[in-house]
Amino acid sequence: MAVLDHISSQEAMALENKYGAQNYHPLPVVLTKGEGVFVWDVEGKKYYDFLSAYSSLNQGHCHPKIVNAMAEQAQRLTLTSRAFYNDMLGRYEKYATQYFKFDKMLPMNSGAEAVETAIKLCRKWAYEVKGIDINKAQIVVCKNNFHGRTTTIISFSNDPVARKNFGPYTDGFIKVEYDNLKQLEDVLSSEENVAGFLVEPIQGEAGVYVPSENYLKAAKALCEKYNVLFIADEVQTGIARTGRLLASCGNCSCPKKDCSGTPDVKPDVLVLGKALSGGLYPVSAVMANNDIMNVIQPGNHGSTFGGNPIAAAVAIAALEVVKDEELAENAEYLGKLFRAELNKYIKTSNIVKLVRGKGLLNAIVINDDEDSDTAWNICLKLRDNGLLAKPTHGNIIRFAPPLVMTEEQLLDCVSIITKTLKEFES
Ligand code: IF1
Repeated sequence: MAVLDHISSQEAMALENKYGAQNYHPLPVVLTKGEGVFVWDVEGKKYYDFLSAYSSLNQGHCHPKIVNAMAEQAQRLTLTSRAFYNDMLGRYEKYATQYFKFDKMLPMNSGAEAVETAIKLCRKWAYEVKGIDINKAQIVVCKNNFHGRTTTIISFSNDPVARKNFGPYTDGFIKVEYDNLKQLEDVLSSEENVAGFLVEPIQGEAGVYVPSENYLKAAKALCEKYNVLFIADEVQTGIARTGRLLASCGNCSCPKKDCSGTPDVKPDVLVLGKALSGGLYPVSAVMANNDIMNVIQPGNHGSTFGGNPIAAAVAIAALEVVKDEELAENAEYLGKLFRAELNKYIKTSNIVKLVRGKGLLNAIVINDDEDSDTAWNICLKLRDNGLLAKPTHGNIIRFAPPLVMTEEQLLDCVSIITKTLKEFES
């Protein structure tokens, strides 16, 4: 069978079921094409993408500028490994570090790899700069975190499905409640060997849980007080998703077109992935200043594909699009509109309890048990009505459309969502 021969949805799903490991439970829809905020299934039906590959497609599907950068680079040079220099990586590193205002970056591929990189960086800093006794470093993490799926990362997850039967687990992590400054300070003040605090500015997998207004700022201040690295995992929240270039910028009044103001919270270590490539390619990175990043020396860490020329070209283009098209501003504006429109609906709804989120990272909580299938059934109906979204934790539906959406499209989506929800009102 030629790769591009047409197959039906049923055939495509049967192939995945038979030949693929069953590590996912996808919504039954088979996509073959994407453009901007839209995707098409193999039968030709068009949908709004309201997931954006978990916030990877902030710039929209197949953005022509990013596709061109990728195609041009792919015809010139794809991979050198880091055994040799290439003429793209340094340019990308200069562009990205100036963009996010850090001295240095370390390029990787997936989000989980970047989180692992941040953990290694933090531990090495703890031993060589902070002076923690060897193998004693602890990293504080939050309950209900999601940072990826490697063995070390699941070691500090509390999701039984992600963890069970994958032990033995990696030591060196202490859990505190998210959005709880007292617990954080208790640990920081009583434990001598804390090297870092790893946190999501908004907990994505937990159900788009937005912390209290001053949480990140106060947590960062505590980290400074106790000489602990504040590590922001912005894999999902970063790159304009929440109406700011970075969610840890919080409520800072960044100048409109870039984040050159003094952010509310400047992480010591910043972890990025997903939309860093606009969804074209696995590209992730860790950023830090020299006093931290310089603990990494040749041989300490790396990746065959990390920082490859295609990734570099794609990421530069993807970051340019975020600025050129003012995606943070659009996310901020449309996010407010989205929550306002849904709140109007929720006033008279029995089926939706609330909407929450920031920018265009939002979720609705369905008025049913966590193990009910109502949210899943709503997502099936949304699909039938032309909009794709996915439940998280059973009774929560995440809404994260591409940030290139127009106001008219957003209102069209709101009407699809409210029309669908009406079918479930009792
Ligand atoms: C899956 C959620 C999103 C992340 C944060 C690191 C990573 C992720 C904050 C790892 C990945 C994903 C991966 C995806 C589901 C998903 C997710 F539902 F679990 F919460 F986005 F909403 N840090 N998030 O959110 O990045 O290695 O995957 O590139 O199926 O695992 P990765």
